[in-house]
Amino acid sequence: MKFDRNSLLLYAITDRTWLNGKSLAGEVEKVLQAGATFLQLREKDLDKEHFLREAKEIKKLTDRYHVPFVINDDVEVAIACGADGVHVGQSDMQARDLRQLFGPDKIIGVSARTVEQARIAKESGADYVGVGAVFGTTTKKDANQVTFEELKEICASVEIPVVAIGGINETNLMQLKGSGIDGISMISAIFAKPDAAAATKNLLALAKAMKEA
Ligand code: 3NM
Repeated sequence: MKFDRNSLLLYAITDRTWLNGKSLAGEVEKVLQAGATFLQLREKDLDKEHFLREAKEIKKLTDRYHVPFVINDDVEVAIACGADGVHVGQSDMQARDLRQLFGPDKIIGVSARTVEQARIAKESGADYVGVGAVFGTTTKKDANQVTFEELKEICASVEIPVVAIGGINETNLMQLKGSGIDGISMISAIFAKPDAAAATKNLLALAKAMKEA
């Protein structure tokens, strides 16, 4: 599945830290049902076998809801589960090599913090860039902050879609208005909430308002 830039509007990233005994697939289904437009499976500590098993389970859900599905970092798992693509950081496999491996049809997302990184990602075949951290976050310990002006400059510099990430929640999301982003990407504002479906619905309405305003 290729995607169009509108599907980055509400980009949910999983995190099992906040499951509290709930199943990841159950939480993901609620979030998809509530209107998330894109899903990334992010597992930093799971062994390969469990990661793949989980990825296959989640892929069935994203297919059912017609939502693009990418795997964070692990290209092998992405290929093996038939994901729609992969999202990589600056230190992971380069977009150019990924494109060669994946062919033209898979989605490749790259994290970027500067105009130069975003341009290189685009020239190397990335389909979108994730730019952050736009606000303070404790979810990713080594995240560095990107200012509103830097975010705006990146959006103006590359033709590929841009999704903002890092510390975004229902109270600060509107501050991103006018930056030129195509969507917002969040972990804790969705998955750390006791009612992930309600959080998703609320964030989706706000994201639409942010884009239209
Ligand atoms: N990448 P939350 S910030 C995965 O800056 C990730 O590139 C970031 O989690 C970056 O929505 C981040 O809970 C964590 O802040 C996002």
